[in-house]
Amino acid sequence: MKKIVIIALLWLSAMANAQVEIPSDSIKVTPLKEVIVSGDIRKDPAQVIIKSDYQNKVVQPKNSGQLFEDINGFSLIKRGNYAVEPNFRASQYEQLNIQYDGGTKAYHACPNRMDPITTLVNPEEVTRIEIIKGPFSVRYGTNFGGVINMVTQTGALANKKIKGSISSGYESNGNSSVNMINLMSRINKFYIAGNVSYRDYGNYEDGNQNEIPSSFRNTGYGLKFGYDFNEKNSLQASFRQNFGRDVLHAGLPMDTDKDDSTIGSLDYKLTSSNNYFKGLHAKVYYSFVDHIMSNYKRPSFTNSEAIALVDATTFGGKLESEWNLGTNWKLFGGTDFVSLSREGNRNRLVKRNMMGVLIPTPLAFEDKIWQDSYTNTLGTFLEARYFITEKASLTLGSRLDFVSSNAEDLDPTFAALYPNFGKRNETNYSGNISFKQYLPNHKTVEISFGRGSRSASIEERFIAFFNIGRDPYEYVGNPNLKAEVNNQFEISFNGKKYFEAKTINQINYGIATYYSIYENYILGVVDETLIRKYNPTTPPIHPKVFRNIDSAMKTGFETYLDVKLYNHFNFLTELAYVYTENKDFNENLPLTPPLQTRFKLGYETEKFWASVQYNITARQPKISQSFDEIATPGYEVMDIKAGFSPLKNLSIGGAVLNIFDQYYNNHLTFAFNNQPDFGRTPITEPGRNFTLFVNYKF
Ligand SMILES: [Cu+2]
Repeated sequence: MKKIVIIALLWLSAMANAQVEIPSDSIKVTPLKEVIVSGDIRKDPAQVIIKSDYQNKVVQPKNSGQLFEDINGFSLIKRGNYAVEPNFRASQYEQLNIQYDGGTKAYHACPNRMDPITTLVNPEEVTRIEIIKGPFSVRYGTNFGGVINMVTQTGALANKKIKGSISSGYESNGNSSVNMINLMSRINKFYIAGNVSYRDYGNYEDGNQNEIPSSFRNTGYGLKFGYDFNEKNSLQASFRQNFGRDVLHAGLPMDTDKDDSTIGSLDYKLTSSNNYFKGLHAKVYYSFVDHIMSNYKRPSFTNSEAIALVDATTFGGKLESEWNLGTNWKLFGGTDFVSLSREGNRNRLVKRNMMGVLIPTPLAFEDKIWQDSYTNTLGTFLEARYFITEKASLTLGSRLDFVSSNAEDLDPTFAALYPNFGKRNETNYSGNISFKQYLPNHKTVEISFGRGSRSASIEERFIAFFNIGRDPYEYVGNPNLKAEVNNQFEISFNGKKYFEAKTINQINYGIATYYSIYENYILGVVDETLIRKYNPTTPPIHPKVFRNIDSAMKTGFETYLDVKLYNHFNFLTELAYVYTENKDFNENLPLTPPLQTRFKLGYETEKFWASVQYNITARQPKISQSFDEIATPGYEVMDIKAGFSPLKNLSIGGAVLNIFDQYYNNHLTFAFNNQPDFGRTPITEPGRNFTLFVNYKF
């Protein structure tokens, strides 16, 4: 009954700007190098969704997680308020190829993923997010469960000598603030864009007024320079640094003392008017992440103090050429490379013996975490598009990845497990075929099949007796893992209809459904023949070792309906469902999100906008017991947002998030870990939160 009343309220109350996923055929053409979906039907990949407008009508400060919060099919994996990562259709981490600006990659240094790529890029810089929903393109690197491209702002389109904005945001829950400055300029052939931001977040309170350890400070800046030699040649350089300090992670055994990252990239683009050769795109990038974490503020400190100093170096590049073969064939061919290496150890000072008695002289140990490991991936690909008619096209892609891996400073216990250990080479094949048909009256249908292969990550191969999961197990890497394969079939249908009537102006609608058969799915599995290396008497005494499982699958759908009415109103509803099965263990795969439904009613004019959003998340009774998951009850959260523009160039926005102060936890969120005031129960989400955001453009 409560639900019905709230839904009715939604319809009746005043409201706002729905950021709808735009089907690919309605995107404005942009000349930028950063995008992978340009609106050109001859070039765009199959099965994409786009979310843009991240910089318009802002009503609250952003953190990286919120960028994905409102995209249908996405859920968030949280370890607190900082290290937030997207889960898309029950795939996450290295199963998703997360990059930004059309191919720049950066990997975290922390074995607990305190610093994923989503924390290395300032959320303020992101102007849009592009998603390829499965292994349906081979052009953007290894693609197992999808590609996510975060596009950051550029000065390429600036039309003034100096243009920019100053903004400031505040959130009451946690007494958190964000301040930032953006500047951009174009002088003839040269353009530059830059931004600086500072955020200071406090611990938030959940719906029952429990204070959750989650505070952090972060300073970041980004710079992009571009030079257009002429209409056909352009060069762009980008550089960014991010400094995280004193980050509390409610769901991890340690806190971040320091996380410094540096990322640089260089892009060159050539367009040709030759009949066959149409252009070239070259890219190189480099990133370095320096991470320090410790347990100095945690209960375990009294027994044993621990500090880990780890770093990660990523570098890579891409060279892609574009060809027209007659009027019916378009061809993209190229090669890409990505190298990731990690090193770092944990220094431990044991102060009490196993009986809990203080040791007169504490014992010092150095534990190997990353074992000086690396993976190098060299990919080569060819993707062709054949135009059967003007309205129908076929895409065919093929990709080979050559992966080499090794670890050069082995922990003796790890080395004893794998006596034949050495450098390893693998070759993986990925491919796809898609058919797309434009139907009359703005309808499109796409049918795709893709096979995406992904070799094991560094964690899965080489982690040495370290707690990296959301469960209390020590994890052990397995250098002999086979590559994980996703065979995905997908059908999607999108349409829109315009009306002459004054009541309903336009409706947009769509549905996508998919079925994936996994081969060699990689999972950490308890190995009862082994005993954990550190604290060997503390349960669980057996560690988890990464294994390939034989048989697993997922299937699901997303659907949306967006109705524009009375010129300024807008009603959006979205639904996403995913079902997974680990057939070997007869249970769900880990991190399968529950059914999610969203309703959003909005009102928007030039000067004023408002919205009510109501999210219903169903309970998730289907769990992965081997992953220590527990069933999660359903919950409902309502947010109200509004803003206005009192002066030209000035906008003021505010919101009440979680207006009913709902006490809840998300199914994918980690459990409290090594915290004085909490047992190992799931971390609860923020309660009611008032936000304010002011932005001045000049
Ligand atoms: Cu860490």
